[in-house]
Order: sequence, then structure tokens, then C-alpha cells
Amino acid sequence: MPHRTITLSQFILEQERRHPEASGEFTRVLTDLALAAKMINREVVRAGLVDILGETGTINIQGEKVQKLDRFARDVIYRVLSATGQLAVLASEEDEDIVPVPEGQPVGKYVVNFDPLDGSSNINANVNIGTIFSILPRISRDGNGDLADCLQPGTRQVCAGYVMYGSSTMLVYTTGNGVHGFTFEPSVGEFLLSHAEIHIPERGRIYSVNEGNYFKWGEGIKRYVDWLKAEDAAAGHPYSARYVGSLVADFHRNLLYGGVFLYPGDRKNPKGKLRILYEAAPLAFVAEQAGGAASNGRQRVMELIPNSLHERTPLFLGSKRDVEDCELFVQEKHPAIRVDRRAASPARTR
Ligand code: AHM
Ligand code: MG
Repeated sequence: MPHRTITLSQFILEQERRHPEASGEFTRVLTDLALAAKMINREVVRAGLVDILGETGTINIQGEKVQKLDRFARDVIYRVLSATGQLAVLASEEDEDIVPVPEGQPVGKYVVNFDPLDGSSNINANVNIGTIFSILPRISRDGNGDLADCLQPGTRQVCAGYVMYGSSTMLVYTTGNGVHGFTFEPSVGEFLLSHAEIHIPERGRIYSVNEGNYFKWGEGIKRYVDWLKAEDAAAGHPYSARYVGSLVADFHRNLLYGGVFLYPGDRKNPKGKLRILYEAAPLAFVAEQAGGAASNGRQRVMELIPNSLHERTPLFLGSKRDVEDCELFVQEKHPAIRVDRRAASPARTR
């Protein structure tokens, strides 16, 4: 059969026909997000040239000074999405409060929570960074959207995904009917379907965590990571450690190869580092739709209801069996802990 090239827009239209129940005006939001992603990508790939190209190679606001790429990404997404007429309100990692669509623009039925450029500490080293997005239906009835519209649990998402800027740029998303990945073809300026129906392996052989924090972690996570590293050929251990330090890149690799990403809480930050609304919940939706899982150790991430926009959560994300093991360690219920304890306890005397 001849190979068929499908663009993101064609794919979205086909999906709308196949799943009329799931389709909505938010698909317009998705195509506009893809447009914003192209604009961000154009600047990300030139990031290293800023110093040598000077003013012409910089991103500037009204010809002024160089704007940081994460702020640029935020502004592009805000500008593009505000013009769709589909949005009521946005929230982003770059903004302390919710951002209503600008005065005079039509107000719509959807809410977008997003992280414009996650992993931005990696920009100067030319290492992968990403945009993460979550689309929700508004719950407020009229006027501009409000905070409650943004503070909804992940289970309410109608669409979520990410763009990964890297050796090639990809957009991966779900609307609740599987996970699909598109690779950007710069010569035609389109995202082309490259990874239809992504399934994450049930169990992986990779763990991704900032192990420099080991001594700050709770006992459960320490034991879990120790267990993953211990020699046990029958269980497939040791796992390999892989950590980019860009959530999107670490998640994307594990999505394709299988594995588990961990950002636990620690003594100083019991809720860890990553934010529920625009980091954890959207990736949890993608993971679950690919057959994986996401947990905070005790609860499904998709069910968390944040009290504030930038609330954090411990995050254990990836292959289903691996996330289950991790939860059992956190809750001190894993069979390997019991074996451990029996071995450690003194022999009973009658
Ligand atoms: P950011 O939103 O400030 O970019 O921070 C989030 C990033 C994630 O991409 C990544 O998973 C994590 O921070 C890495 O943190 P650490 O450097 O503590 O390992
Ligand atoms: Mg971030």
C-alpha cells in the first residue's frame, strides 16, 4: 500500500468525523496551538545564534531588548489562542494569575492551562525543551472565565499534549481517543503524522529521576530506586538511568521505550517541583491514553483538584506496572519491602 502523508489538520478533521461525540470547537484551539508551536520552534532553533547575529537575530518587543524565550513562547501562545474566539481564560507557568482573553475579543467555551517552555534551563545547552498544554471546558456560564475554570481536575480535560523542540520537533496529543504524534517537516511547514496510536510498554527498563536529591527523599522512594538498581535478572533489574532534566523529553522517551519518570516530594518540598495544572495533569492524560499511568504515590494524578494555579504535586509517570510498583513502595506495601523486613528482623526464638 502506498504510504499516505497526513498533516495534523487533516488528521484532526478525520478524527472529528470518526468521533463526533468528542469533537468540538476545541479542535480549532488545537490547530492554533500547532501554529504557535511552529512560531516558537522557529525561534528555539535559532536560540544559539542570538549572540552572533545581534539585533536581527534577537526576538524583540517593539525593537527593544532581547526577550527571554520562555516569555516569548508565552506571548505567542497567548496572542494566537486569544484570537480563536474559542477561549474564555488561560493560565500559564509564566503568569501569576489567570489571564482572560483581551478586551474586545470574542469569549468562548474553553480554558487552556499551559507551560510555554518547560525545561528552559536547558535552552542554552541546545537540549530538548517543550510546551505542555491542557484544554478544559469552562464551567463559568458567562463573561470572562474565572479561576474556578482553570482549577479543574485532569479528568475534565478534553485535550492535552505537548510539543517537544529537539533534533526534530514533535507534537503529541490526545483527545481521549488514543495518543498520536506528529513530526514537524520544516520544508513544508507542517506537522506530519509519524506516530499513530502510541502505546507505552506495560513495563519499561528505564527510570528517570534527579538522583542528586536522593538523601532528601522519603524512605519509600529511596527503597524503590535502590530496588530498581539492584541486580535481579529475573525481575529485569537493574534498570537504566536516563535523565534529561526536561520533563517533556524525559516523558517522551519513556512513552516510546517504556519506563518511569519520578519527581518525588522531599524534606524541603513535600509536593516536589512539578505543577498539577500544566505539567502533571496533561502528561497524565497522555500517559493514561497510551496505556500508562500517573500517580502522586497515593492518588491518580488525573483526579487531583488544585487549590491554586501553581500548586505542585509529586509525580510518578509512565509504564503502568512501574508506576504501580512505585506507589506500593511509597505506601510501604510492596512485597519486596516485606521480604526486606523479614531479612532484617532478628530470628524469632521460641
Ligand atoms: P521549569 O518549569 O522551571 O522549566 O522546571 C521544570 C523542569 C522539568 O522540565 C524537569 O522535569 C524538572 O524541572 C527538572 O528539575 P531538576 O533540575 O530539579 O531535576
Ligand atoms: Mg515548567
